[in-house]
Amino acid sequence: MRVLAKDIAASARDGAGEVEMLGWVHRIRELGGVAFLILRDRSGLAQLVLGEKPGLTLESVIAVRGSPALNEKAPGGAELRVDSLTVLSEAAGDLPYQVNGDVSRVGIEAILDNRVLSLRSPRIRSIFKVQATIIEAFAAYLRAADFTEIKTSKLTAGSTEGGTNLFMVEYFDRKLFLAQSPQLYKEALVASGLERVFEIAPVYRAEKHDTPRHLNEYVSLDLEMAFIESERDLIELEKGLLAHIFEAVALKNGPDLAAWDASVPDPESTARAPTVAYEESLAIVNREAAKAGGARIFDINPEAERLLCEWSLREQGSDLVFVNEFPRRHRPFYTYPLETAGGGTAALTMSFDAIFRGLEITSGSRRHHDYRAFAEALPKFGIKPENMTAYLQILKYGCPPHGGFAIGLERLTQKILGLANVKEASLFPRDRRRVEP
Ligand code: AMO
Repeated sequence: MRVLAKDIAASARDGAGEVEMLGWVHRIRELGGVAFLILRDRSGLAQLVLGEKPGLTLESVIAVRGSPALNEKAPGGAELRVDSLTVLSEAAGDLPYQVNGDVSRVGIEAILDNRVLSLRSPRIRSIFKVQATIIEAFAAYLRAADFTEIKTSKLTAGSTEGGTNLFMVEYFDRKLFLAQSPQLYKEALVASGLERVFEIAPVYRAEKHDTPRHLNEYVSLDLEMAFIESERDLIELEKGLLAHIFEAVALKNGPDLAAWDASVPDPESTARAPTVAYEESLAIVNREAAKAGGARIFDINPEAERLLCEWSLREQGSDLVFVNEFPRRHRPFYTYPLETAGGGTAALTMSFDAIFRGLEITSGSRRHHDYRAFAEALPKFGIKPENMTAYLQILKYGCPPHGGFAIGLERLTQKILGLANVKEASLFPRDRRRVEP
């Protein structure tokens, strides 16, 4: 019977007879004529005791048989007294990266260059355990709210977010683009009658940024829903969704959070997160900047995001802030205009961002749903209706008022754990230079 490292003490207490353990050779040391081998498996580390020092390289994969025994001095309070050892796969002796060393001292490039080895460090692996919980909790919360999970094509004929940040792909004898977001498809599926949909999938941005917050490929946690009145319905949904994700991470990933000295916000502080209109948020940011003797800020840039979160934490006790009512110039063409008291439409939009611990993690909005009004509005954005036929087709045959948002998975993971760079939260990140591994 196989016993995992985390269960060795329980199995010793239960008086289990001979058991098998499988894993990697993490460390070997000799003390007073006895050899100790630390074995690592997916659950953690366990001490093995051998009569003599084995001729093994670190990181080799082994199978051992023996009897578990309690030992206060062993990590976890127990060890395996080994009777037989088999090498399943011998590791080469020239490790480019010290797996059992202090990973906090290793630079990000070395970590990413040696991904298969760096992920063997429990601390680095814990990033992706937290990420897996985020994905699971995002999907579970939405399924319980009657959303349907969708998977849409990442090959598109045109831009979904506007702008020029597109990767071109050769597709037989024509050119296509990698999807910047599932925006059009998620709206199409709302209009198809599904009403509530979500998608978890990679998206592509040909941005030439080289910053700790940008990837050229990231996983977008997208949702879209029918019959909303404004972006405020979406903000309420996101508060509940994030509170659920944070709770799931607290419940499932205690040791992973501890490895990064991190914690998640409690549900009350998430519910308390303020919503501030764009203009007001700029005023707050500039008051904060002035206090610190900083220069005037004209946009919600990274410095503004940091200051807003500092303000929110101090004034509202929340790590999270929502900024809504962005000016039209800051939002994509599909964003619904804010209706003014007089019944007209302002230069503002029913849109929002969520900023968490100083970083934008979400964008969302109510969308245009009226075919005629939208077709008439398009030329104002410099778009010819004939270039927007796919989008117009979604609205043509009856589309409910709707909206949605997208959370960047790696950014949320980064901010939960306090990682310095978003690339640390991507298994195989793509940036301007890195396309391998
Ligand atoms: P937006 O383009 O703002 O909105 O993206 C939504 C969220 O995705 C994350 N994100 C990124 N993460 C890493 N690297 C990048 N280069 C990057 N770009 C964006 C951020 C951001 O908040 N279709 C809309 C969403 C919607 O309205 O439903 C969209 O894609 O966390």
